[in-house]
Amino acid sequence: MMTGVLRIFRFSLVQRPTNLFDSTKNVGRNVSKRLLSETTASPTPKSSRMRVLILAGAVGGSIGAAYTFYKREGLKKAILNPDGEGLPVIWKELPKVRISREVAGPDRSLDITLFQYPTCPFCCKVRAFLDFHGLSYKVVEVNPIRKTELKWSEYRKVPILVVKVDDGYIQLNDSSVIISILQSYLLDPDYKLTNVVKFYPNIAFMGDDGNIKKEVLNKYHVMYHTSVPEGHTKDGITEERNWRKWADNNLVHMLSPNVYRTRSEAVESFEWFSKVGEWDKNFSPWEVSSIIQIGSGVMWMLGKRLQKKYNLKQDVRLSLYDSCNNWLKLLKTRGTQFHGGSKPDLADLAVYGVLSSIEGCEAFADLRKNTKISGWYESMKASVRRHDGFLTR
Ligand SMILES: N[C@@H](CCC(=O)N[C@@H](CS)C(=O)NCC(=O)O)C(=O)O
Repeated sequence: MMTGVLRIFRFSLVQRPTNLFDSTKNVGRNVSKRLLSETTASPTPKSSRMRVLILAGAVGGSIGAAYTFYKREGLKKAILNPDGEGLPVIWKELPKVRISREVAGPDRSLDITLFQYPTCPFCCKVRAFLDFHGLSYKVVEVNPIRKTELKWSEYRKVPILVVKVDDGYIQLNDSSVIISILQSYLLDPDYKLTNVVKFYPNIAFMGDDGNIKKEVLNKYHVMYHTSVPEGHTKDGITEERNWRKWADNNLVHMLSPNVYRTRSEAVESFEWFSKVGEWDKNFSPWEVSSIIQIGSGVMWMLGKRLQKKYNLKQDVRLSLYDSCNNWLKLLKTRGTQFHGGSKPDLADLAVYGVLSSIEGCEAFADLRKNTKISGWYESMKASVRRHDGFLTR
């Protein structure tokens, strides 16, 4: 192959002058002189500019074509999800990590391990769901700086849920995906979890910014088979889905700028996180103090950037109150204790889960004082603690 390439290269070097010489022989001396002068004389500035332009066009065109090809191929491959790509990984064994604690609920039908940060709003949402349904689970506290507990996983965020299935342990990523999959499963446990997850493939698509993104596009959808379940309406299901999205895309963005509003508030928030997460049991004293010091400093600065990014008011507390008042206004128009009626639905659990992540922070105390959130919040807390989802299943 290599010799072939060399041979072609040598051939082109040798052949060209010979051909030129041959042709000049046929058309006479004058012509041959002209031809030679046209080919050998130094180029005029105009033709040189032209050549540069052609060359630049060719190089640019090839790069463009290669880039388009790369993007199109990547997209084609991912959209087709070949070889099971896009479906959750099934591990032969549970990743070898230290279990921090076990939460015993009345329902032990699933073997669940939750990888989390205790005060991450997305993790709190998943815990609210698990507790409401009385599901037992093990907790692995992830060190937010070193993340050694996630070494085994390609997905590097929390929450991650690992659930035992027939042929191993299935890994579920993303709070809303986890909740929709488990809710669909609980509605019909005869339909195995490994079958439910097939309805939630991770799809690659071109984002508005031109980059390829991966997302479970139906992550807010619960599988109800063919009929709307008893006590639900189609509109009700749509609204529940929209408020779950709101919790992830609006309410969550109020948190950081509020709990890290000042340098001292940021340290206080981290101290509370460390208490709730029992960091002293899971990390060395040196690790605890470095997480508090480094983490609070970084988050205080990040909070300011997020305030701008999400267009929060100058006084960030006001944006937090506005968001919660929107939620309370909705509950008032519905005239029921919960969004779900007499019992919480996934929208209630999402909003409650997100807010519970800042329960011990000054921002939440202010929220209680300046809005009427406490009534609904305390009813939610009681319902989750009683495992109402299990009791009424
Ligand atoms: N969409 C994801 C978001 C999860 C997420 O952003 N988690 C944060 C913690 S609150 C995280 O793990 N960030 C990466 C990191 O800490 O390095 C979900 O709903 O689970």
